[in-house]
Amino acid sequence: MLRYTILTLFPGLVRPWTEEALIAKAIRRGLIRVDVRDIREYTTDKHRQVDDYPYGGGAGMVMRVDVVVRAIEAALPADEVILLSPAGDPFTQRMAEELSQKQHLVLLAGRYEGIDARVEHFVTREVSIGDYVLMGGEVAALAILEATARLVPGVLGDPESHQKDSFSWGLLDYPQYTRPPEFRGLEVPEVLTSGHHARIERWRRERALERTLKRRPDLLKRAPLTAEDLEFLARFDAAEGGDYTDEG
Ligand code: JCQ
Repeated sequence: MLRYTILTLFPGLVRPWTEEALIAKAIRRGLIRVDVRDIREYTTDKHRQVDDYPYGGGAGMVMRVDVVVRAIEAALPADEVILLSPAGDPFTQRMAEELSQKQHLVLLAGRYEGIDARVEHFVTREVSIGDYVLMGGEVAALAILEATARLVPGVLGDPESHQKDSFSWGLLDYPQYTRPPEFRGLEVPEVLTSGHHARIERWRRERALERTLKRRPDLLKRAPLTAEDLEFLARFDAAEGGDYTDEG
């Protein structure tokens, strides 16, 4: 069972996420466990003060290292103590796969202008979910919970579904369609209703390659591509005027 401890000043924001849909189901089935802890519970002063003015001056407040470290230490032992921050290592599918193999992850969600830098001695890594600034680490902690929990065996119904995930095969997903077969003049590609499985697989692979070339050519550098894929991409790029070759 993969266990998570989420440390936050806003447990009321985080808990509802654990009470619905696949996360709630995974918890009920004993596949994961999620403990949400209020960092304020680890204050010792009368005013329950979690933040203070920054040394050296400047705008905003900084979370106190003593309070945060008490919260971390109360959650130990853990395999990882992860601080969510825009300054962290980029979170990737590869990192999600690695973290999903652990037993206990502590996710530390900061607020204000950040946490006293000395917290670095009490975390095992600092992780960013992207190049933007949130108002606190809660949404980033939930992104890590979502991305890792779905990799725990049994959480998703079909174990094949994450093998076929876009980032597992290194390409963006092919487009999906369902009923109705025609909506406001927009039709489902004929090949998908043909019942011809080899043609469908080939069409999907080509659409995934085309989408990845157009939208995320950087991903093609690391994707495992067959000789047939490379041939398709070369033909497609030439047909489009060769505009993707230098980006990818
Ligand atoms: C995470 N990408 C953005 C914001 C400071 C710990 O210090 C801070 C934490 C946050 C919250 O996290 C993010 C984030 N990945 O904004 C500022």
